[in-house]
Amino acid sequence: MQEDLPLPEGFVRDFNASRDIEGLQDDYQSLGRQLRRRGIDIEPIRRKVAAFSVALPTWGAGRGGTRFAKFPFDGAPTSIYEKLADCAVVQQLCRITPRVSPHFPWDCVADYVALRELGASLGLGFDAVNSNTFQDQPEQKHSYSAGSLSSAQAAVRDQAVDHNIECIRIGKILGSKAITVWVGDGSNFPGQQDFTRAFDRYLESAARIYAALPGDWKMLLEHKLFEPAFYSSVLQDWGSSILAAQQLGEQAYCLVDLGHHAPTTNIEQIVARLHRFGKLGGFHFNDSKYGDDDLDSGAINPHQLFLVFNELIEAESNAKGSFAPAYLIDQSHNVTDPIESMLASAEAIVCAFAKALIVDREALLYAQESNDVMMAFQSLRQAYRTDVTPLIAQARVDAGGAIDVLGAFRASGWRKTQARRRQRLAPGTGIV
Ligand code: LRH
Ligand code: MN
Repeated sequence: MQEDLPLPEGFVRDFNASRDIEGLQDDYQSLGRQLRRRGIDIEPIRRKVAAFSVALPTWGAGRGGTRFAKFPFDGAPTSIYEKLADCAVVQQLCRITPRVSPHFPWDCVADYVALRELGASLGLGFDAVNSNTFQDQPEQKHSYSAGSLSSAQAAVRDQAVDHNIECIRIGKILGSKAITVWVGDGSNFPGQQDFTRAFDRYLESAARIYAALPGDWKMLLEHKLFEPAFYSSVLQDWGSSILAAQQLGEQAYCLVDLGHHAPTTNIEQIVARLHRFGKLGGFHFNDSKYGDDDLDSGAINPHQLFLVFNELIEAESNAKGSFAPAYLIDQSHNVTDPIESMLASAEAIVCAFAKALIVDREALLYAQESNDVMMAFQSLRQAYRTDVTPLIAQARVDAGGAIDVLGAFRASGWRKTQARRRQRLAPGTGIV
């Protein structure tokens, strides 16, 4: 497929030539020497970093908001086609986001073959599809106000199951290999819902979606502690999620959205548990300070992101069979340019991955098994405080990306150009 990338041919090359490429190579060499003194060869690390990728959320290309307000911005994408173009700008500059994760019905179109081909021409593939039974659509027969897959009304459950099966049908055309199922089902009052009947109805509905999965697909169950339900959520935590995944079958896995836990939750330990029992399906990367804030990955707690990747590297090293959890960004860009947030978030995520790759695992294992608490902690801390940005930038430039992604994006004038091209939607008229 002939690529027709959004930024002009040669733009990134010319931009890099205007920057201090020699300086980057010097910094990369000195990091290489620093790691060699620790007995670590930087080359295999650089290759793993170059092979790393994380998928972008189509809904992340538009303006996010809260129940209070959403503030449009000039040049915002007004359709899935413009969202794909913006995601392609991110990929053209950072080279580690070659797939997008669509959400239905937000991204519904008449011709999905054409959408797949447009994606391919923009250098993008399609990752997991996301269903939506947490909002009522204008022409919808039954409301999800009292739940969807766990609703007490069979007709509502049927409608929700049919929608998920339709998402699978679309995903097959787009080339996806997974469906992410998150439901907002739950209750706001004690007594409003019987916890067990609700969970059993969820399981029965999920089993019908599972039965519609192609043989090479995964079903990713996304748990969430609260919101929109504020007393109980049907799939409230990793415990309910792994029980459901084990009940459904080997193609069902648990997806960990970093913002879906109580603030003090040890998420890296959940990662280790889910992997230990073969149910670690993937991640929605973001950050939060209070609730499901959907802030930029690594913006609030970059150390937690590092500790999650530390568990992922550990898991990969002892994985039985293939180890390919789905890595997706799931954020709401309420105050920044969404492209800049996705560029910065992809950088934060691959930095956490690279820092986890340079942990001296022999020293860690020895310290752990000999109860040398301080040296065990220090083997992680030494990796965490290492500045790996020259390694990330070198791998990116070698892959045709920009030496400085935010600088390149601003120099491209992409948003200004789009502001002239794209009509600005009247505030509050819908998902951009
Ligand atoms: C729910 C969630 C889910 C998506 C939605 C956009 O909070 O994390 O993954 O469907 O955000
Ligand atoms: Mn999510």
